[in-house]
Amino acid sequence: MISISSIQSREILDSRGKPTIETLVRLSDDSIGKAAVPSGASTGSKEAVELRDGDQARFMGMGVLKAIDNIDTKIAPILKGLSPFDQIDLDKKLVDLDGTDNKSNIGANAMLSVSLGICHAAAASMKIPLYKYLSIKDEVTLPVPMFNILNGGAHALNSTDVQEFLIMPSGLPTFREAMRAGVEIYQALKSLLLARGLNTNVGDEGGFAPTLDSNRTALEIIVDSIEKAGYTPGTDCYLGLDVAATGLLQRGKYYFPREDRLLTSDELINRYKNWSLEFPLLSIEDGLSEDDWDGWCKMSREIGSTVQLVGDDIYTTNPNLINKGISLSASNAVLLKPNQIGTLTETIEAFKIARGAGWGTILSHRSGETEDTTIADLSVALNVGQIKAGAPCRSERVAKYNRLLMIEKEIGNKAIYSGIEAYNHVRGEG
Ligand code: 2PG
Ligand code: MG
Repeated sequence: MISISSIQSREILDSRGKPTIETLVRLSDDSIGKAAVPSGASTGSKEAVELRDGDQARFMGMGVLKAIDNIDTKIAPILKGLSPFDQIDLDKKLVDLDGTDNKSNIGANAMLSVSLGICHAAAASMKIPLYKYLSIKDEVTLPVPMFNILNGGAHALNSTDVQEFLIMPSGLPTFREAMRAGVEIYQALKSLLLARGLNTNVGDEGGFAPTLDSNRTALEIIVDSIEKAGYTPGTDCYLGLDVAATGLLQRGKYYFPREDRLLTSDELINRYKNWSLEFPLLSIEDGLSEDDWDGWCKMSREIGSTVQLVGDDIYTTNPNLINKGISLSASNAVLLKPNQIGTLTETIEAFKIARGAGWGTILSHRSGETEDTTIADLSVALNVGQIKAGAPCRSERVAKYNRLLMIEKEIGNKAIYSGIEAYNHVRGEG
């Protein structure tokens, strides 16, 4: 029997230069699996705990040596000698070992690096790519890339209040053509910003971070970029937002500093409604805060039949919260971030629950990333429909897209591009 022979972790750096964990899982047949965990900046309060040392003398308290010690002294001893192919069972052992609801004991960062390291090692042992090892279907479908081409909020100070302006080239015939469109539109945006004398420095996720007068201006300039690049807005390419609205909350209302406006939940829903009529806006993530459940339900009633309403902070990839969202009809889509919940199995469970309800599903990176490309393979394995991995810029973002290009090439003409079908749940064709 092939078994786990060693688990070794080390402190590495993420794309913001903050410490994170990389874990190497070695099997008895010498196969190796490696995984590194990302880290968020605009985090939901119910996310699983990212264990940090808090020792101000090292990395301003951000070190992860305690989490690594948990891997060495608590996780490795119970997993060594077990089969790497029993992912569900191994992940359950991690969850039981931690024993808390929010993974605060062992640390979700420690758990996830091991959980993902194991599946990489198992795939390597079987000599098949990860997306095949984890595949739940025979056909291979590539996700629509949601490119975050304009960054604001907690990811780029002095830019827009809305954290992410995304483009989704869902009308293109293949993944590689969608990539090409994403790059060309991104470059068109750069030239339009330069022509207006705006800066083209990039934010944490590789999108531009210009100082614009309003959030609406960003939508206008992105539509212009799509046209300038030779594509048709609303056919070839759609717009998406991640408002990350929890971060805008002030005294129960939503404050937009760029415009110096304080909006109620109702006013904000109205704003989204107008934007969705005026622009080819197909997806809004975290349009309201993580606690504004009534607002989410209202927003779903008002615009949920034509706009994908994605819950990130409100669900934190947590199966219980997603079930709550389904029973209340609070949204019609979910963002899936493995490090919000801590194990691969729970991420897949969250996906299956959402898919079962007919929701849209998006696999997502974090704003602090590494060169790890597990989410690319996972997005294909689950036929998730959409992936959010940043702008087509900065290596930690492009690494995921490049991995998807490689998968597409490997599969050849059997590769299916999710395309506009990824949005059937908001096009009356679900
Ligand atoms: C988000 C993410 C990723 P962060 O809000 O969706 O884009 O940001 O990792 O900072 O939570
Ligand atoms: Mg988000």
